[in-house]
Amino acid sequence: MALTDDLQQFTAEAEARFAAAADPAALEAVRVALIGSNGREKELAKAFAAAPPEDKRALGPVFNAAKQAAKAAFEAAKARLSAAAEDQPVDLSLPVARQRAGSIHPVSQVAAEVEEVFASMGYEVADGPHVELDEFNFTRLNIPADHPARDHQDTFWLDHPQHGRGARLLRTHTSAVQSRSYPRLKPPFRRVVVGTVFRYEAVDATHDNTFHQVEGFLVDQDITVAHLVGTIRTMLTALLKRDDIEVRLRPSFFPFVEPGFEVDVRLTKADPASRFARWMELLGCGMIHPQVLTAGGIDPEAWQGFAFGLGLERLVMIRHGIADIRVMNGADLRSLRQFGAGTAL
Ligand code: FA5
Repeated sequence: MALTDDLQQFTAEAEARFAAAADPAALEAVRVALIGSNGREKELAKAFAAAPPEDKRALGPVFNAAKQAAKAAFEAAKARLSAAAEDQPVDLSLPVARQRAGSIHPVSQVAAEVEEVFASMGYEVADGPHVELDEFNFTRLNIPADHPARDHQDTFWLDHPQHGRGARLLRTHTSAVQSRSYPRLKPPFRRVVVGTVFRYEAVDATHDNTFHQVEGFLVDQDITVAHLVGTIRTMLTALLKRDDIEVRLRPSFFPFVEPGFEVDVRLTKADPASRFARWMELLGCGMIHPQVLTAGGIDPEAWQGFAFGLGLERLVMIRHGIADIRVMNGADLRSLRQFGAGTAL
């Protein structure tokens, strides 16, 4: 029977040629020629299909044996070549191919640390939308439409401000999450928010138009400025990681706190000509204004609280001694690589 001879010849050829394949490319060429979808095996399968039915009974086992033998020869050659590849000697003295791994942006790094520090003090981590309503960003924070405090936080409007409380804007501060949170929470509670904020601002060494803030707020009973100061002290000690820092608290005005303060920082050992020898404002804070609590459905006679909002970029500037905030949002990876931490994969 001619087909039996062909099958035996196919088996012998497959065993010999797979055994002789010296590299992966040669192996692939033999595979395609012999057992590929248009290879010799397919031709034999067609011949088998066309054989008279009375011959098929005897041919069937021969055909199967030939197929299995070819497959086994292919697998053996593949295993042989991959073992040979693994066996290549390794020269540990060769220079390493340089791999550019990313690093975590210094602001992201500090944001993660903020959440960790506050979580350890029992704060819940919350978030809010970047596109905010006038209602939450201003009105409920005791900043009505005609209040001059709005001028300090000019922003990018998505609707005309004349739409009032319903007008949409890019939030100017994370304090908007305070007004969003109050109606939903039952005191006592404490929350921290880290997020991006936007301002229509002339950009300079300490001001950007897109930056990040941390907002912390706590509502409980018998809360005083001492609790606020203690919390800020704990936060700055954990985050600044320096021993040359001088901090000052000075009275300031924010319509949503009473009394209100600002916290400035400077570096005691800085070159007198440097930006860090001068005070830099780092955060605003104070006791939550009774009107803000009332607007959020919380009775100010029964509950008090404090709140603060801190600029993360400013914190990073002081922590790493970066003199210009524009490094942070700039795309110059040479600068960012110097301050990034860890490895982002
Ligand atoms: C506020 O945004 C208040 N919401 C803070 C606050 C919260 C006060 C809770 C009281 C209670 P201010 O506009 O000062 O305040 O901004 C707070 C901090 O954000 C500043 O101290 C500064 O660190 C940072 N910051 C403000 N404007 C910019 C800017 N243009 N670029 C970078 N950082 C800024």
